[in-house]
Amino acid sequence: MKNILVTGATGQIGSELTMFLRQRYGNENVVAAGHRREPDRELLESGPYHCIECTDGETIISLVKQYRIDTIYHLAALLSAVAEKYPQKAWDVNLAGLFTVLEVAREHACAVFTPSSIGAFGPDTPRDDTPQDTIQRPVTMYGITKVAGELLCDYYFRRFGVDTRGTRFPGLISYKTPPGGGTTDYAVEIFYEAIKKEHYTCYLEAGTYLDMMYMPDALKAAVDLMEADPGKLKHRNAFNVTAMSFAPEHIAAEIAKHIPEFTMKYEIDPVRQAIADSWPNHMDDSAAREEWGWKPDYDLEAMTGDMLDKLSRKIA
Ligand code: AKB
Repeated sequence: MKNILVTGATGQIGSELTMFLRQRYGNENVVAAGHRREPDRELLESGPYHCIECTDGETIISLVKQYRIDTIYHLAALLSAVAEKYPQKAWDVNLAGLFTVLEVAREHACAVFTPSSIGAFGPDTPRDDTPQDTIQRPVTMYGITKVAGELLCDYYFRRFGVDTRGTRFPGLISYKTPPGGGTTDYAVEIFYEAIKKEHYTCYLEAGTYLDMMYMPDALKAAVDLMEADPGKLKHRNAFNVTAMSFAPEHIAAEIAKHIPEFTMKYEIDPVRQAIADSWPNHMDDSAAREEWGWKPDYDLEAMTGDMLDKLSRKIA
């Protein structure tokens, strides 16, 4: 039986991953650790919850001992746009936090899952079918912390044998907890605005292609990778994973199939546009497919239908 600690448990991924893991491994065996956001009732009442700083090693060690933790899903991080605003804080949370968790994992024999991101690539990276192993020279603080995090996880595996694994997630689309401060957030906001106002003002230009994924596929990716046979993993950390690639006009057109009155205009945010322009259009995720059987369930059409259905019910 696994005993799991999830950091960043009240964030966009964490709030859903914690519940997904509780269903799979039992409520009492999955400890949620949040920080800024208040946990929702379901998360708070279904299993253990603690409020922690992810750089506070002592507290993490005491949780690991108290609950006999053997696996840590370390999700606490600042996203790309907010990291550009607060670069030092991004360094502290994204890197010092990861370093703290890896040290705890080394001392207490825990496996660690950490998400990297399409943000780990930069303008010199091939933009189409971005290979698994390629040039990574990101030009954002977020990307710098993600590349360093990938290398740190590889280092802890090679040097100390810590079972580190991770994915390079694209923009994640979900209806439960909104993302905060990312560049791909438009692909979530557009659904809220479409349902509430039948109109959305997009901060990225038409033609800005980015990889995206619906949350159920992201949860499946994280857990499948952690359950994969280690003997088959050549890459371990930072597997490219994607489910779809689209530009703003494509998701708008898909939404309009369900809400014919829906319209979209553009007011470009230069900071987020520059970040998006430095990221790939579409990653090649064949290494994940070959090494641990990655295969997404949702494309743009299936995701849009499900998102509109679930979000309309939530808003109603
Ligand atoms: C962001 O936009 O910062 C994130 C990401 C792609 O890592 N959603």
